[in-house]
Amino acid sequence: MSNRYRALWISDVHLGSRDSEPQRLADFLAQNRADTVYLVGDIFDMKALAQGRGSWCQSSSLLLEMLAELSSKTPEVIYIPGNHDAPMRSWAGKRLGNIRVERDWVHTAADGRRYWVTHGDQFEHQIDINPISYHIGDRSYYLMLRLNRWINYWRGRFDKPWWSLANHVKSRVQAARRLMRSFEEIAIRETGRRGLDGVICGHIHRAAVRHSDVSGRGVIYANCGDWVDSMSAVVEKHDGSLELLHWHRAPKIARIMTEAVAA
Ligand SMILES: [Mn+2]
Repeated sequence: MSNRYRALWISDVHLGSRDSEPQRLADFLAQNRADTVYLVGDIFDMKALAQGRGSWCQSSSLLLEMLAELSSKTPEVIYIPGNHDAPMRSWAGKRLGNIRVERDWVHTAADGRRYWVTHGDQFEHQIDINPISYHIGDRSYYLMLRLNRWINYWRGRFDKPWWSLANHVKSRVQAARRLMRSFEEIAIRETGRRGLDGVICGHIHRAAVRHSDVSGRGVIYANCGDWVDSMSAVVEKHDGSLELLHWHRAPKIARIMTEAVAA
């Protein structure tokens, strides 16, 4: 039994990095389908792999196979590379089998609203912030993700639901909050300037769907979040409305493994 949406957006899978959770995404994709699937960047962490910080596990290969299968069954799959899979940007305008690669895209929803689909790393360059504090924030963020994985590993063993330390701390760290707020404001402003009704992006690993006002004109801001920590996706329902999904269920593979160990 699976859910069917008009469109589905995922980003920041970071496949190939140590923080990637491919089996969770595979579990999600098995149960959530759409007429159009958008891969909104940082699907592969080519940066981590190129710098020798990567890790390619069996579940990474399984997810890749699943994406290939998904692309053959989904009427339209549009891949918009991000800064971690930037080499794929040279494929913009071309096809990888059934997957269409684009730099960015305008999606028209069932209600006629037009959404700008972009990874969003370009907004970051417009943030006016001290680069030193940014890099410190970035490093402690990744450190936090490590810690988060460790905590959830033990929570998983004790059958406790997934808990996001990063979300917990992120909302309290002032510098991170300021960065994310600036990112969102720039994205919203830029979308309004282009005369579009909304933006669907990724990059900052903070999932959201909200209405905003730009000089009396409503703009919808949506961020897919990620598959490292928040395990989230944006979907368009058949009436054209957007919704944020969180997928915190334990993956089947993990359950089967736990059962096998217990038996
Ligand atoms: Mn990114």
